[in-house]
Amino acid sequence: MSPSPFSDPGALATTGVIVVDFQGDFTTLKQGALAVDGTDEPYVKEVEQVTLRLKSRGVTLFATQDWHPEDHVSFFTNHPGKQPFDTIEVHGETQVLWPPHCVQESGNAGILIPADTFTAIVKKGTDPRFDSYSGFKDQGNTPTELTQRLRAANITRVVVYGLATDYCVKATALDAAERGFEVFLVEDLCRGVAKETTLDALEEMKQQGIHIITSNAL
Ligand code: VGL
Ligand code: ZN
Repeated sequence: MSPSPFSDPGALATTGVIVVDFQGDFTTLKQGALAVDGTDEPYVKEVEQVTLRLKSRGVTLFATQDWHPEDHVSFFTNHPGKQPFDTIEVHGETQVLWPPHCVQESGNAGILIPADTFTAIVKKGTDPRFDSYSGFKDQGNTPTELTQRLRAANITRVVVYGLATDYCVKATALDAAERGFEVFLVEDLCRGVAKETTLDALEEMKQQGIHIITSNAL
């Protein structure tokens, strides 16, 4: 049995949940533009159920939402001659070129859990010049409001899950740890883009002191 984030008294009040990019475009359920394997109806239902159960216990919930303009740097369509999943250098870093996804106001940019579940939904990736895997900041180091939102809610530890393990979940969990939050990553409520990068991501998170747990510990 993995460690529970809620084992010590008072933990419910100081533990927050971050549901990462749980959006149609990352799921096979919604035939998303960047559908991640294993994101069928049973998976989506399970994530929603666990999330609503946490809500009913009084836990504070946050969501991140990938929210790109049409001319976003991460879309292969904005780079003539490039194919999906090609890589280029952007601002000195490797950028994977994705199919256009989570375009602002498009149906599949919507979060698959009712918005009123969350204390705040933090949008990211809105600057066309920078990608933003992390819910805390973009590649240009511009912060989102997530840190302030967590601190304002007196959160000291976070439970993180969603999509995708090897990109936005990893970046968000690592940034949470770097900012001093105790982090619990719920492995079975996450899905990754690729097997190898997903295994690497879990290893890297573990090395940074993140607790890798399963949902039965919640
Ligand atoms: C993500 C690729 C591009 C994610 C977002 O949510 O993991 N991956 N944009
Ligand atoms: Zn994106």
